[in-house]
Amino acid sequence: MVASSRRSRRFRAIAVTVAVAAVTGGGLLPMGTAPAAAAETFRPQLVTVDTPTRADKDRLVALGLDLTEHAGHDYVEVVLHHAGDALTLRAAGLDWQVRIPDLVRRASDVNAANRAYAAATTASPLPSGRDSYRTLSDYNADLDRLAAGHPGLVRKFALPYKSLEGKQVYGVEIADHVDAVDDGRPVFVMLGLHHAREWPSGEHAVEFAYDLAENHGHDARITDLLRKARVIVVPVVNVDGFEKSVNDGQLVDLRTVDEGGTGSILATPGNAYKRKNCRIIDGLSPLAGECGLVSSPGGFGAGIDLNRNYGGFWGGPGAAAEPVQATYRGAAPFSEPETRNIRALVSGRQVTGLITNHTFSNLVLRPNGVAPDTIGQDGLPVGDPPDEVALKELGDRMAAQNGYTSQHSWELYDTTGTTEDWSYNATGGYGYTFEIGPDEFHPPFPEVVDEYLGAGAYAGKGNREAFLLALENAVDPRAHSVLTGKAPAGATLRLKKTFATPTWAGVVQDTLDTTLTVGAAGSYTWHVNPSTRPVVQARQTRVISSEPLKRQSYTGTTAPTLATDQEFTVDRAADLLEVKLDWPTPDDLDLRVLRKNTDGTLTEVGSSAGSVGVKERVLLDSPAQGTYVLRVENWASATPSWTLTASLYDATEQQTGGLVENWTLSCEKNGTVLERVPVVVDRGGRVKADLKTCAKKWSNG
Ligand code: 0X9
Ligand code: ZN
Repeated sequence: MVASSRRSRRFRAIAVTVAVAAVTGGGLLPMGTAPAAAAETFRPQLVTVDTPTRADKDRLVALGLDLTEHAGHDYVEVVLHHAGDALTLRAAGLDWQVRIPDLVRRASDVNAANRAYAAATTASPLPSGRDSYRTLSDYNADLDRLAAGHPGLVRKFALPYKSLEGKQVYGVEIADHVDAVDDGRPVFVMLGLHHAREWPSGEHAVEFAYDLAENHGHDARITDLLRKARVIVVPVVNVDGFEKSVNDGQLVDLRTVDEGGTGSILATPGNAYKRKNCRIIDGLSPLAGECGLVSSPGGFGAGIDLNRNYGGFWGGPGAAAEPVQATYRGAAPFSEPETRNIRALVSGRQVTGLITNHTFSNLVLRPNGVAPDTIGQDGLPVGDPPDEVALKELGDRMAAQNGYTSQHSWELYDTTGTTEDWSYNATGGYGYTFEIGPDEFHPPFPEVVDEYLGAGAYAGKGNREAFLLALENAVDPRAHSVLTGKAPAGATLRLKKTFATPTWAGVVQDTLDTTLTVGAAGSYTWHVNPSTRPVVQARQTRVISSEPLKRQSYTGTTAPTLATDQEFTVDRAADLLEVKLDWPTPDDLDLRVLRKNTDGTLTEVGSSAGSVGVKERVLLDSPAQGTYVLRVENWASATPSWTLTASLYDATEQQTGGLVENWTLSCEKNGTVLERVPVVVDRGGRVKADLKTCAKKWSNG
């Protein structure tokens, strides 16, 4: 499957043209002028790096540059923060085209456009009417305003951990009778701004809060949802990083730059393109003012990537182990206050749905962050989530509201330690990443409006409608689990589970601990997540038989720039054809597998073109019977001898995992446990648990 989409260098020129045409056709905004070549005047750029093969992509990922989520199967967009980044790319032998040649100029143009929009607009069509990006203090003031304007419906709260710079992180909870926090309704969580520069991600989160609060009591759909659900919005997860990005970014003004500007703005757009948090040295808090200064160039180097710091698969592929790298995962899972905040939130409530917003690329991503055939820490393939069918169905429906693409997270590049790879695998609550907007981290503000409300063919839909669909799914009992029963009025019911979340390096201990206060009627209904975590549920993995059905080996030599063909016949039904190419020297040979058509023409069905010294392997699922041509291509300057092996195998589907886990349900009076029972409940299931012992002891004591 992967093999057939690979391309060799021979096709590289074609691939490049396609990528550029696609991007330009997608309505790219006008670019600034080309940057000066000298290193000292290098201005940060957004470039498209050609990665026609998986090996190219892996090589790029290993460089630790600032990759964006904007990527296709033969390119990845990358921010070059300084001249050294360009040298790194060149040294790795990678080709690229410049998309936005001068991000400083672009920032200045965007700011000018934003000033014009704000001047011409009294109130935007957004729920809040805002016509420009919020700063951190705007966000906090808006959360205050929402709570003050809607008593009983909106509650503002502080998350438990202060940021490294000592800032409080705030959220709002929105629901009918919002203050009766432990009433058993399902919780939906909406997050923004894990990554500092991704300003629209916070805007959409807070606009959704406005939307719900303002339309409650007016719009029947929203009124009904807020009766059934509790919605929690944390628009700015990375408060320290965002404050720097938005302050510097809004300051970039080309009039200043052209006149010599300030040092920080001239070197880079200051922290406008900062991604990570303010952890400069592992384990230490930054000194006052240090983060903003040390983050340059480009606000890029310093910090920990909060979307690699969560426990789920932490330390695995697609996360950097070294500080300074764009995706630095931190010294340990949940080492950062910002990820601990979200961990505490998701562990302390029954969160049946979660959306974490990012920019950009018009994507709706679902777990997991690594491909299903990736071998995990337990030596077994990670597999697809057990809820893949349902996750895809909702992902597709949400993506259709804005013309976004719905796909697995891993389809662009590997990631581990991300928000929903942890939250989904630890709790079973559905989790998605939205990558908002087509081409920029923080585009002109009118684009934020259009992406939220939908524009053109999507007018009246947009992310607003996608978010509402996610919220509807979060309240749908078929998508989570329900506990009901009798219990003494006023009792505290506690649902708890302690387990080891697998990271890539070992495990991290997680505890989910949620409560419900029984109402006056002496019965309860509790919307909860299933008791068994996705990560331990049964999953199908494919086990290849140890003995091949048929095997043929070939040896030979191929002179530089030439190719050698061998024929292999698939003469029986088989589950897998494996073709391996091996050679003893550190040369660069590529392998291509072609199928002979009845008219003698050849169709490529698979190829493997790794970098120098990497051995090649092509796998074909259920190969059609017939004749195949195995082609060895030599890209090295020497003439190495090689061995080629083609093998046909049977495979058996095997179930791995398959544990059943339980919640522990306890009934408490003033902190004393009166009864404790294990509860097993599946997704879509409804379990009755009458707490009779608790009731008896309650009236006796
Ligand atoms: O790399 C990321 O953290 C996200 N892209 S971004 O450009 N906004 O930085 C995508 C993460 C998606 N992966 C998973 N959620 N598994
Ligand atoms: Zn992001």
